[in-house]
Amino acid sequence: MIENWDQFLLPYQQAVSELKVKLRGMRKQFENQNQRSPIEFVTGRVKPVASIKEKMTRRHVTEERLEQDMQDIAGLRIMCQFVEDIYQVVDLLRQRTDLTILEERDYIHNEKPSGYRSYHIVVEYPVQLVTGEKKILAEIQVRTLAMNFWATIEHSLNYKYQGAFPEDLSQRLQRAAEAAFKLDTEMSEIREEIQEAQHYTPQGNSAPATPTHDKDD
Ligand code: 0O2
Ligand code: 0O2
Repeated sequence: MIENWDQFLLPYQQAVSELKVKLRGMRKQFENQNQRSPIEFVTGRVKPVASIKEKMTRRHVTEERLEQDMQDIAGLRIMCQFVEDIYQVVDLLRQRTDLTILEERDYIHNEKPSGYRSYHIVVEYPVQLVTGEKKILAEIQVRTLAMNFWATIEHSLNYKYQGAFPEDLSQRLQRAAEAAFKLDTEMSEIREEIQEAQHYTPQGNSAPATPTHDKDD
């Protein structure tokens, strides 16, 4: 029996706090180099005890197996502007030596039946405690602002319907998720066109591209 949940969750709290600082630090490093950051913002949370207990019942997880079998007690979320940024962030995470990636789930190209899209990474992260090192599992969700917009609203509506949406609502939510993904695709295409236009400007600034003519033309 876990008698003291605060004590049990303390290393998870430390992991979330440390990872938030480190992931937000990645954004700062891009800014310092005057580069656009693939990370827009980072949030994190330790799963509330009531949600842990509910998921233990739903997924038949025992207290003995909790640390190994519940991968999102520590949860981090990285929001990006563009879908391409997600894969850049994933590459950056793969190169880090302070965490070990255990699993990757691409729900962007394999969206969930609900319409949910995100890239999930399960990592093992070592926290230093006064009693020694403890390896903690954490789930990092990487998504665009549009994916986050959809997931946040769908999640809050889920509370109301306790996960059992009437069929028509669930279909409308799926369509809304597709619309959000179309928006992501369109924004990426617009960005590419702007970048191409910039490529042809003399100083690479944002002025509209004007063709250059030889005097003899
Ligand atoms: P609820 O009920 O979901 O609203 P800061 O002071 O900025 O360092 P702060 O204020 O503690 O940090 O919070 P942060 O990190 O900005 O964001 C916390 C919120 O982000 C949580 O709200 C969650 O909604 C959400 N969140 C972030 N990451 C995850 C994740 O991996 N999984 C889930 N489910 N939610 C996440 P609340 O208030 O904790 O709860
Ligand atoms: P929270 O903290 O309320 O967000 P399972 O939990 O059984 O669905 P699994 O295998 O543990 O699945 O992990 P998975 O599917 O990789 O990720 C689960 C998490 O992804 C959920 O956490 C959500 O944060 C998010 N997620 C997955 N599907 C959906 C969806 O259809 N809508 C929304 N809004 N979010 C989704 P939890 O456990 O629900 O906790």
